[in-house]
Amino acid sequence: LGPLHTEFDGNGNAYTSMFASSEIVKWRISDLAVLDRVPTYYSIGHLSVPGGPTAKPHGKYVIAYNKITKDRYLPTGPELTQSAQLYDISGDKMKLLLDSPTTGEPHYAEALPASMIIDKQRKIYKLEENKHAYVAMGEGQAKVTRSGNQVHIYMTAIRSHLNPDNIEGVKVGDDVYFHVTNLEQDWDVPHGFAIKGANNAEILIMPGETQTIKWKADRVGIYPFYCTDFCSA
Ligand SMILES: [Cu+2]
Repeated sequence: LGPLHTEFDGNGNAYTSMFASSEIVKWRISDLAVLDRVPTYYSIGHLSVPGGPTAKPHGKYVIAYNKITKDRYLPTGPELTQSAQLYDISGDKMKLLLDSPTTGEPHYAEALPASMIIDKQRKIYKLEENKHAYVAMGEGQAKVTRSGNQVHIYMTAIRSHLNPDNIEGVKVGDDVYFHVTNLEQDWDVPHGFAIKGANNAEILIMPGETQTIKWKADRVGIYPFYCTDFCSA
């Protein structure tokens, strides 16, 4: 568990994470000379230079993703808070810019300049262009239909409720399809949906979209469902 992972800056240098000594080592590819080393707080696993695995790395920053950060933050929750560090690598020596708590080391994460995607983002889907077979264009179209053991729920989500929000008559063994339409037409108002006992964790529905999640009642009972993008529904 010495050198773990290596990223590149596009200027002939490589950055290797060192788990055991908890540091990033910068070295020159041409003659393997070690140029700099900085501690990480700790212990580093993966690291990322934005664009580092591509032919044209952006080469301004390196991010240290750590695991086993056991004593830096209050021990809240079942999982301890980890830490990540952001270093400026534009000069000869790496400079620490930010040291902040986060979730555990992702097994690789890539970063890229916002300018590469900002023009391609989709903030909302127009509701009137929604062609989903089970869309509910408004709360008045929310309904529950049954054919045989298939139950289709045309559900709507708008801050802060799901409609219908009380469904009775589902039988053990039914295949229940929740088709959830997010009626919002403003950006940054996604809704989510989860129901106890579903095999899929949840669905995320962007404004104007319809998403479907299948659920099967395997025993008699009362099953809560809720919006997972906490809007209070
Ligand atoms: Cu919601």
